[in-house]
Amino acid sequence: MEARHWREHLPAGSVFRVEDLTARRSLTAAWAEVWGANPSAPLIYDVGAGTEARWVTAGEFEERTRLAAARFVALGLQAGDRVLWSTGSSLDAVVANVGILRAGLVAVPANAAYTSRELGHIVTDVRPAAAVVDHPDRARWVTEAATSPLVVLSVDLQAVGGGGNQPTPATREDGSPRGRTLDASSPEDPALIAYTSGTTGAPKGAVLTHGNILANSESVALTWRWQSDDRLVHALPIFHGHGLCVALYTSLLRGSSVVLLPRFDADAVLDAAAAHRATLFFGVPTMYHRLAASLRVGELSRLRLAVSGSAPLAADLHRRIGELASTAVLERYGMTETLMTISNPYDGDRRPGTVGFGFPGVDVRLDGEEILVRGPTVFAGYFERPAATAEKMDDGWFHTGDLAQLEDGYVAIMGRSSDLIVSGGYNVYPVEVEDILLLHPSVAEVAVTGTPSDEWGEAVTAWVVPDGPPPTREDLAAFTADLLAPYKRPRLLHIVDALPRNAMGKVRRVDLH
Ligand code: MLC
Ligand code: AMP
Repeated sequence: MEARHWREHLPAGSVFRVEDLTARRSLTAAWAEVWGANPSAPLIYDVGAGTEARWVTAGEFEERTRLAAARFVALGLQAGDRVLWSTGSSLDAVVANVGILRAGLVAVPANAAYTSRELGHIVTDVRPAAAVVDHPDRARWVTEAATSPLVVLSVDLQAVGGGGNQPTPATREDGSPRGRTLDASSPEDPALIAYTSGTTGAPKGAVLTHGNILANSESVALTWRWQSDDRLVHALPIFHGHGLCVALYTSLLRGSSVVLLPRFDADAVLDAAAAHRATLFFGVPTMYHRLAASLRVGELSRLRLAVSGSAPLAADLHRRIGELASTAVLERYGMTETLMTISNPYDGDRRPGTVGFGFPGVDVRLDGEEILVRGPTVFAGYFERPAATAEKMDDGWFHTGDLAQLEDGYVAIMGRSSDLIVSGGYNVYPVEVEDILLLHPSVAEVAVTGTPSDEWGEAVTAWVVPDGPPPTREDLAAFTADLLAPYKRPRLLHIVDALPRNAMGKVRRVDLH
């Protein structure tokens, strides 16, 4: 079964070929062209850490990212080397990321809330040549986990640890690196390795090419009618596809402007939108839940477009915001491995409870109930895991593991074929949490599920068969503090006598509710 054709997204009368999505070869080449054409345009509003808040222009950003690229080259990093990048939102962090890409290096984003165990896994797996982190603990964890030489840098790119090669005098007079042409990556060159877990095993690195991230930004911009005079309030974490590839990279491609907030807060978002006359806001459903609970929710009507993604937006929350703020939130769907694939239309009916149909150039079909997608944003594969890649790819089609029905050609997500929990837009793998909880001396057996929650979408829930006196939620929270990022820790705890099992002895999570 097929969803509506992506041509329905195109503006009336427009001429579009799928090849157009990658015609500019790489995002960095396209960015440099856009910034060069209008260097005085405001690009990023830096709320400043200890400095005065101000607009950074396209020309200034181009220069700063060129110098950042030169810094990486000066450290001896070679094109294709991997750079771990784990930091909260700040102008410096964005400059570092863009500098990595402009120098032809591969950025490896990692959640800044990860514990040493979680970050250590990525470091061991991806063997970065350098790391950019914004906290001394993370600098230490990265250094301790490294199995090959690496240099650890703060977000302003000062060396704070590790070894690595000696810096060489490396910049020309204009600040560009010697011996390296900037923005020279080809569409098939890797740009990002984004870690994401399957249903089993540890997180795997999804390799996204320059062609993937360019096609994603081109199709998002086209579909949502993104123009250079748009202004985005950015309150998403910058280390995941939503905040990085959709929000930030596409703003940079259009040469439009971004107000970069360090974290989400409903009042701060609405204040920033009012103060800077913003036109765009992107969020996960938990953010819309909090905005809808604010007396100021009506202010969303001043935006040109509010987009929701990363988790299901409940149809009644969608309708409530429509009534309170006279705005139809546009819901879209994507994944780390495929970037953005399905969207409600900009012009036309944005249907609550559905994610719409394929972005321009993305083919979507259902195999039974499972969503399959194919197109220029689908990744190159999992880093050094051909078997895992082969399991997911079938003749160019990526198996998403998400289940859906078609309603009048619109995709309505019904669930997942796996036990993945999505809490506030973050993925949580029950097996990972279970493995950690089993280490607690009072836990004999455990199963982890997601309980429906208005605020979080799903709340991580532990079902524990105790060994001796039952543990409390606080016991488990304290125990997991150094082992699991906060969003993976159980919010709900049920003490039970036994877990439901099938004839094979496997726990039936579906029976736990
Ligand atoms: C924070 N907490 C969470 C949580 N986020 N718990 C469960 N699930 C989450 N997602 C914890 C905090 O650590 C804290 O724990 C407690 O909840 C309350 O914190 P808070 O201050 O109220 O939360 P806040 O920091 O405001 O975070 C909520 C949030 C955040 C919604 C702003 O989770 C967020 O930014 N989510 C976006 C995730 C995202 O970008 N996903 C995109 C993936 S890419 P304690 O113990 O201290 O009380 C992707 C592809 C695609 O999926 O399609 O986009
Ligand atoms: P991630 O691997 O972190 O990128 O998460 C991708 C997963 O988020 C998808 O497989 C879906 O399960 C979920 N997801 C993303 N967007 C939506 C949406 N609009 N509705 C429902 N689920 C979504």
